Amino acid sequence: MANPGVTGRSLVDGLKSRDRKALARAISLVENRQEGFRELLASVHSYTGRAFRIGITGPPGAGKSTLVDALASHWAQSGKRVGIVAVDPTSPFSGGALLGDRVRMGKLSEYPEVFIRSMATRGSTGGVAAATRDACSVMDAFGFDWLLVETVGVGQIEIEVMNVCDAVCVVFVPESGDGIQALKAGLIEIAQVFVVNKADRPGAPQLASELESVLHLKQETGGWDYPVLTTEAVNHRGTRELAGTVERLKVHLETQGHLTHVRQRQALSHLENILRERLHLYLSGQSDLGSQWTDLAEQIVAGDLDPHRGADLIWERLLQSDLPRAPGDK
Ligand SMILES: Nc1nc2c(ncn2[C@@H]2O[C@H](COP(=O)(O)OP(=O)(O)O)[C@@H](O)[C@H]2O)c(=O)[nH]1
Ligand SMILES: [Mg+2]
Repeated sequence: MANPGVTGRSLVDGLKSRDRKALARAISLVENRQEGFRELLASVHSYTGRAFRIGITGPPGAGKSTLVDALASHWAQSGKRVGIVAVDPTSPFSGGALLGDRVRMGKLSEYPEVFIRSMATRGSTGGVAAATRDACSVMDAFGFDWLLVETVGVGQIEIEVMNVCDAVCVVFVPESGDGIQALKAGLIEIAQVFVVNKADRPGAPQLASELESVLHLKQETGGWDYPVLTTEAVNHRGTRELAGTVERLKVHLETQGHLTHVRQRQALSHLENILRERLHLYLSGQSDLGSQWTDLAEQIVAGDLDPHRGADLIWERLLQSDLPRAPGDK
């Protein structure tokens, strides 16, 4: 067990005694990379791995929050503990949307089994995914059975955030039209469960069958059937089936040993990200490297040094130094 600072230790104690205020503070600490965040993550690490993380993604307005609400109420009613992370990378200007989510999910907060966190995360793509992953780790250690991670939109940030989840559900609506568009966005590759929401609107069955034909190849490989479900989230139609499908997916992944593979892949990419971040810090933070850097660039442009040899010179120096750490990462 690591040796967290005073704040870290009391937070860890708070988490162990299932204090929701401690949970909220611990998430802020890791989200903002405040001093002690690394000790906190180290202290909770051995308590993680029990929660199943489901990413819910799809275009804005598709009904993701409404579906998350339905899933969380369903599981809360059967005595499960559910954590929700709503990631909104468009902040800080979307206070309204975040508030909207809170209001819409207001009913949920009446369940003591449900905890909702909106992350108004700024910064780089990698930063959003890292903050989400670390927030999930803290929530996992707190003892949730299910973690639902909702993202806004279908861009690169969402795909990175979905990569920190164990499974992904992608939500479409009839008016989002062409299911093939999503294929281009890479969503079809990363998702296991497909939902056509707003089934009360025209075009839902057509979209569902279009998706099914796109998924045909995927459905023929591996032991999972990549189901396409039709829901009407506002009226809780089809949402029980969706919960059942997600439960079936969890069992499938666990019994086939796929979950371990998924998590090992996550761990590898996490290691890679940490090293990449440190390397970046090393390259940008070396005060004396600044002038060497310029020298190397001059030599390269003058034709006296080839860029690969230049990189070798920096690499040799790097191997002789200690790796720097991220801010707050003492
Ligand atoms: N007609 C219809 N509207 C829905 C359905 N599900 C959600 N909505 C509405 O669509 C809007 C966007 O829903 P929301 O869950 O916030 O979408 P998100 O942006 O994907 O999280 C809200 O006004 C919901 O009430 C549905 O099945 N049918
Ligand atoms: Mg939403």
